[in-house]
Amino acid sequence: ATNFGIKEALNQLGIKAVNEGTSTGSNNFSNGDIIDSFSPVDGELIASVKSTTREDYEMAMKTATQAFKTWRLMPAPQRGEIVRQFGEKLRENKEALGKLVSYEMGKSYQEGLGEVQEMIDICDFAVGLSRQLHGLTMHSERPGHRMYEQYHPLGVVGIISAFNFPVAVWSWNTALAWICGDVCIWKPSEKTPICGVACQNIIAEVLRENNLPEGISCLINGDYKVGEFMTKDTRVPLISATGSTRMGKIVAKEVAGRLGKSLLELGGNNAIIVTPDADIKMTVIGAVFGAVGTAGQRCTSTRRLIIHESIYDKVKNAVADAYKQLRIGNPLDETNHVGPLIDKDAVKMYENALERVVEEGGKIVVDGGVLSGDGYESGCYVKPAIAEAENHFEIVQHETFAPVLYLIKYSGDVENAIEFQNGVAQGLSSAIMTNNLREAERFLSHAGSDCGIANVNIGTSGAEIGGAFGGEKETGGGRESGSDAWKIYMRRQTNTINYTTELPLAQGIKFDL
Ligand code: UN1
Repeated sequence: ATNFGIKEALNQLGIKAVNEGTSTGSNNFSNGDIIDSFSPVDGELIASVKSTTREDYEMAMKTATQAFKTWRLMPAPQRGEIVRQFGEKLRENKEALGKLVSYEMGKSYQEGLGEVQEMIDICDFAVGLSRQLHGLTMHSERPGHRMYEQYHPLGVVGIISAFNFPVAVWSWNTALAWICGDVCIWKPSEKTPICGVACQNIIAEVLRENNLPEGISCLINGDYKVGEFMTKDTRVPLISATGSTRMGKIVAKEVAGRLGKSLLELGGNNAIIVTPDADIKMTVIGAVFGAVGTAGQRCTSTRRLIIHESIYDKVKNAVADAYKQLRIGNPLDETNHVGPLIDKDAVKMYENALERVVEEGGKIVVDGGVLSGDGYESGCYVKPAIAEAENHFEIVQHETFAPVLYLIKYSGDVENAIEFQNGVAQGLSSAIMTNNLREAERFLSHAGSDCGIANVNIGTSGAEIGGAFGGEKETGGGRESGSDAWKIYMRRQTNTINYTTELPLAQGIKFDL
């Protein structure tokens, strides 16, 4: 378990054998059952965390609420300075944290580093943003009146994140929420709790060095029941949740029931359209990375290739050939491309998808299968597979979080491909490979892709933090990270000020006393 410098990484990140909810002595508020985190890389125990009980949660909430009172009064650019320091600490810990992400989640070390880089990038973005939390000014219809809007902090933001991006998704939310003046309570996935502890240790150090209350960032541990403490809690005005559509529907209902706000990042069923004018070389790189990167466990992973019949065989063969070069194994070994799935349940879902697609009439193009033997002892390593399928197949309509790529043939116009692309319940990411301007623009038009992300001549995954990230339909409609995604972390207030000695009413209403 300790090969590839994992022991050193854990040491550097302050991970103990058993970890509490927060990192410093002042407010350890986890006293519940132990959650052990086993690595999908080698099946070894990494470390454990104590789960958060209802009483612990109340403590966390108290700490957070208290911290909010100080934090919201600090000028936003000063909060930005704290986020800048957090980004600096992430730079210092990039290798260690990237390694832990790789070891606990199973993605390649390069992708682990990439994830930490996304955290650093969002910190930089948030620092700049801390001087740009602009509202608009309007012209009042009344003489001697001024009207403008301000954005104020919301309060305690609840973050529920998934195993597949165990650190970055938290940071997209928290870096923005912090500069907005909010404090955060984070429940990471119970499948990757140690990544949560590592992040908490890093921010806690920054807060300590600045004599700021640790409650600005709180960590709670556990499964959906612990998440429910927050979703049901009227003291949490915003819940940002990343995960399955099933989970999102429950969270949405719960939060809407108390008229709270939710930001949902749920499942994707992302496709790349490959038209007769596509650059095949670029298509292969985009499709293969999209389908097998993070072992197909990104919400932006490429699930479907919608290929024009005139180039179908050519593309199919080129992609299948590229799959032959894939090396599957320990993701910390940089010569490997594909690591393990998160756990054996995920392996079952992967196997089920391959069975189902054949049952429904699909044809396997590149064989899948679970790997065993030397280096594969955890039982979580699978072969990326490709199947020919039809868009309406039930399994194709469903998001399987694994490296299974479906090839779908279209004929005629690009409109037909767009119809397939949009013909699923999810709406996260989409792409078209074409050098034909008309096709590209149609894909991006009002009648084009219905996804939150639509790309031309790049794949579906690997979005930059500068854009708003998220999707439509069953993906949940939320947007986080770049652009104006910050607005959801604040409450908007419209202010009208009268600087005359009269009190004229709006709409010209006369009310004489
Ligand atoms: C996710 O899978 O939850 O676009 C997020 C990407 C990454 C983020 C994925 N920047 O693939």
